[in-house]
Amino acid sequence: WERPDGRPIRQRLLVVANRLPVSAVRRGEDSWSLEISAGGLVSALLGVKEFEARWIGWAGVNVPDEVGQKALSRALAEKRCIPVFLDEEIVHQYYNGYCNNILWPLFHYLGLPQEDRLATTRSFQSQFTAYKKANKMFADVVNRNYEEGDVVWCHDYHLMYLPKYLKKYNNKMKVGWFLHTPFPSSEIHRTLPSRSKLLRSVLHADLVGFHTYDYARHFVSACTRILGLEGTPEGVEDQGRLTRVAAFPIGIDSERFIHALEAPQVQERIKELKERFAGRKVMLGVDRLDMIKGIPQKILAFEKFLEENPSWCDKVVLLQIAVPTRTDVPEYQKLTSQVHEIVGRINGRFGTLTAVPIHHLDRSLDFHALCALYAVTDVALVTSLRDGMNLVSYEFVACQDSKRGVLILSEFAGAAQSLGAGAILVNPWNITEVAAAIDQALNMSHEEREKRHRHNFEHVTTHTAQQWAEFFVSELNDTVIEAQQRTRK
Ligand code: ADQ
Repeated sequence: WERPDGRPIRQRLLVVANRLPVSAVRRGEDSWSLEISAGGLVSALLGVKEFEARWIGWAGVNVPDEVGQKALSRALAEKRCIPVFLDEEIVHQYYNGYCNNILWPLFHYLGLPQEDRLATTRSFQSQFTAYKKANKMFADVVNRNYEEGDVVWCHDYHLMYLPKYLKKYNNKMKVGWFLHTPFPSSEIHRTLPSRSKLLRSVLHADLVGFHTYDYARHFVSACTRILGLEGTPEGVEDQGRLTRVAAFPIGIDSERFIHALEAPQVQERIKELKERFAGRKVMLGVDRLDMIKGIPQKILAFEKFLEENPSWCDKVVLLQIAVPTRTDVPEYQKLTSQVHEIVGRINGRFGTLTAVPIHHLDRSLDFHALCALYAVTDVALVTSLRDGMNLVSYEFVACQDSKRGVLILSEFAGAAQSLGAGAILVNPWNITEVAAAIDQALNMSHEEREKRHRHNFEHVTTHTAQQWAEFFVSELNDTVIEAQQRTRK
């Protein structure tokens, strides 16, 4: 790879995800202000020096006019982002509908929507049509921006049709697809009316990646059982063409968290929190307010713990920070009311005039506030009913090198496979078991906490987001080279 003048250039990486890592606010007819949102994927790719990453995705705003679209494209280009413009109807049918209402719950074992059958079937069809249409719009933008030699990395359940459309445009494109959620057992995937089409479309990718070996195995089983294809140790084979399937567990930018703890504003915050909760153990939950995160189950387990251990009532506090998401969806509104109702009841039951056992905040915290909270926490409680990986558990461990707090972790989070030896693993559906884990964590000896923390800290600092991204992309490059060699033979 060289420029015309002979200087080497880095390989370009086109990262395609439903949402661009920016929030865009319109300031005038042709002016926009942009803010980069530093999610896990962004920091993973910022740390990758080997590739020159560009992002392709929806900016999260409806821009119906051409002047606005051109201005936004120009502003985004400075951040190496390329927008896909989706209108309101498509967003409603593709994003709110097929992605969030059908694929998200199904992939987390919550089943398909159960309302009136006929209405569901009809809306299912139109949402699926919109899903394909949206994926085609993403493919068009990728194709327009693709240059020979680029690597195209598609992300998540929103874009399962993308590998097929991309390969139709150009069979030589190097295409990888990575799923951030679990891939469910083939028996669950079988219930989806478009089960075969989605699998076949993903199989157009050269490399398909998941967080855990189990998800990869479920995907291969779905291809063998539903499509009748052959599963091999490398992946899935269809008429001599191999799609490689493998596990690539994500990590975090652990250095960013560790360094943040030294920042004066974080130290100040830590001091305030220590004073505020002096004499009490701090338990922490940080989640998006989503049904998969098992927030009601977590709070009910805490109630059970207090019921069985009344002497702890004024010696422990649970801080539950829950960012509202998908607030226009009725199920999510119901979940919010349910959580508020349980928290109110427990605080009424166990609170005193001066203290309540649960502080529940419906909001997001900024990075420094989050680091300070992680650092003062004695026990982190992650009770996801299903979770692709769960980065909150990694972030907590990264911020705990002085405290050696305990992680209680759902066995249904992908992270249970990497942090299982250091955490207390629980079945979040078993409230009694989670209550017992809280008791164990709060009473754990320093030596045991030290041993468990060392194990997890070692993992979190040696399996970072940057390594994850580099590993996936270099495997994708190798997979394509091997496939070319096989064809030549
Ligand atoms: P999420 O479901 O969003 O991600 P998670 O992995 O826990 O779940 O990441 C959440 C991120 O949001 C973390 O970086 C966390 O710090 C932040 N966050 C959560 N609540 C917050 C709050 N109240 N305030 C501020 N920040 C908050 C999806 C999958 C996961 C998978 C990731 C990455 O569902 O299973 O681990 O992608 O692949």
